[in-house]
Amino acid sequence: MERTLSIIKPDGVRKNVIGEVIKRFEGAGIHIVAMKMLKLSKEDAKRFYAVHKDRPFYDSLTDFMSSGPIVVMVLEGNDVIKKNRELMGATNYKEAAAGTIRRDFATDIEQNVVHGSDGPDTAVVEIAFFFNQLEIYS
Ligand code: DGI
Repeated sequence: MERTLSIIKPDGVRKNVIGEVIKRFEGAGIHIVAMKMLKLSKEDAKRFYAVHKDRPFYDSLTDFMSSGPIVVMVLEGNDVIKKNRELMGATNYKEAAAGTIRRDFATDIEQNVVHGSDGPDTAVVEIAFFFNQLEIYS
């Protein structure tokens, strides 16, 4: 059993597709074991995306991620990190496979609806960024 962090980004909340995204997770046999809605400050967004601090899009990305409420979730299931990445689709929605969340709902490489941890080590760090042990119901 594996866990990963999922975020419905500010554009996903604005596009009113929270339920649609959750439906896809549940339809794939993934369990949501923690969930909340919150708004990141610019500083929070910069800490969360610190790995990208030297990239040209860092300022714009962190402005966007702090532009409105997000929904953060811990997903649990077998091979859930990979499964979630498959459901999300490629970073650039234009390259994402048909039927993926980004292909269906993203409008921009940056405003791409969802975030998902990219590996087991990242998942541990990203889950701890948003949730404590008492907030996760396995
Ligand atoms: O794990 P991903 O979200 O698929 O992608 P990532 O970790 O490489 O990048 C994090 C986010 O940063 C991504 O969801 C959107 C944004 N991003 C990535 N590459 C670019 C970008 N934004 C812009 N404007 N240009 C990029 O090349």
